[in-house]
Amino acid sequence: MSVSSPSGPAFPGNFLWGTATAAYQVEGAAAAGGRTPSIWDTFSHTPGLVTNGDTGDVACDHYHRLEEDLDMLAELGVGAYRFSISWSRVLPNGGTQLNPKGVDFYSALVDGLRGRGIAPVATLYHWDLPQELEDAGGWPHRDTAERFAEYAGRLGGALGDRVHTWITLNEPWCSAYLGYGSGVHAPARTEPAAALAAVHHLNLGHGLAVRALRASVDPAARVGVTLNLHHVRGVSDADTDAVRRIDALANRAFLGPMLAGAYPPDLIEDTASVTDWSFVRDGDTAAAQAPLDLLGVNYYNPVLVRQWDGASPRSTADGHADGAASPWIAAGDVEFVRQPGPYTQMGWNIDETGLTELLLRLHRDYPGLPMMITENGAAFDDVVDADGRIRDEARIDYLRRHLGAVAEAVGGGADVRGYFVWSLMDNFEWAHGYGKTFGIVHVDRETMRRTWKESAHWYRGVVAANALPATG
Ligand code: IFM
Repeated sequence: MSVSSPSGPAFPGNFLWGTATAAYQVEGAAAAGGRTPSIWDTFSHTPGLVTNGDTGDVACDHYHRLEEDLDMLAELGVGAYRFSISWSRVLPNGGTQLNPKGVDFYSALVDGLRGRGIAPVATLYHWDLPQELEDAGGWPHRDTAERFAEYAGRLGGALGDRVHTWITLNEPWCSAYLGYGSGVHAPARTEPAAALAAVHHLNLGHGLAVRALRASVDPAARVGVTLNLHHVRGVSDADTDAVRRIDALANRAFLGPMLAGAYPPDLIEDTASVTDWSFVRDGDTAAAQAPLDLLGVNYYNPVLVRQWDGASPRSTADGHADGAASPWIAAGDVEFVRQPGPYTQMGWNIDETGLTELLLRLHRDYPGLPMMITENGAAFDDVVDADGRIRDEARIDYLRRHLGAVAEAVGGGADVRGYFVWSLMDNFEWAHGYGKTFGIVHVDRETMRRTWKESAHWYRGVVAANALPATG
């Protein structure tokens, strides 16, 4: 229970405070120690796909600066660190043979965290499919789900005695719909039916991976998944059906199979013009459902939709240009409406009330399900002042609002066990390159020097107090 105090809201005892990153966004060392290309290496090296031609070749050079970064986490005082494992670093060439150098890197990371009293939270898949597996068909292809489970089992065997929490997938919504629907993420395919097949094989892969992990890791380790659930609102009561459809594509397409062992019938019906879902075989949805210790929730902003009248100019507030392939499969008559500001550097509106509402909805729909905010944070145009300080008040305000929203949901009964700021440091923001900065730590792109922003100092205080300061 959240309790009021003379300062700001406090969080439950044992609340896990952390920061998060992902392999391709921070590691660099793209060809070191036997690592082979993933779909994001291919994507970022394809001219025109990433702003500025940026790639993750060097990223934050975290691979070579591991000790320094571990020390930084210790100084922040966090109890946990969420990182992801690069599949093609530990199983190069899309193969099944563990690469000792790749495993050594993650072993050193895990041991370095534990040695500093920080719980390792490992995500197995944060979008970087080995290129060979994409060449063989990628996520629309069933075999990828099986290969993912094999990978999970092997990593479970290698690190399972030391990892505190395993996350199978990060944001499968992005992998499926941005990777195979709108094509703005790797592997840049724009095939609506393939996007829905990818949804299914990600769900299946998750369920199989949970079983592979349970069979190979310490029984005390937690296993979960991270979803970027969308809090969907309608402009008016007339838009209920638009809300339902986007909720089905964005949320229930994953929550259904993973938590209830079935796809929502309305999703199947809504997308019938695109696919007959014959890629779902008997037993698949039961396999996708595996008891979870926690649901990871990534939240940035809510979405606002309405039924498009088909005549007026279409809003492109969901970020895809008019006429371009949409991530919203078979929902061409739903319009995403620009919401009131303020906005972050990504153009995303800031509205923490969506986070409280989302957590309370999950609490209602899946009573007793422990949750963790596995990502929340904001990109802003940070300025390094003449004195070297980065006074990112807007980010502090964003974090304060959203932590308040978490506390409110906890007060309403939601079982939220932890919170991870996205991100520990400025990094490769996918198709946006390095220009969009989410870090609480600034990374100089020339020298790789890390500098704490004011938000990092502020967050350290929150973590230490297990509470928000009264005035922020
Ligand atoms: O940087 C990403 C992260 O990799 C996944 N969740 C959203 C973040 C901000 O866009």
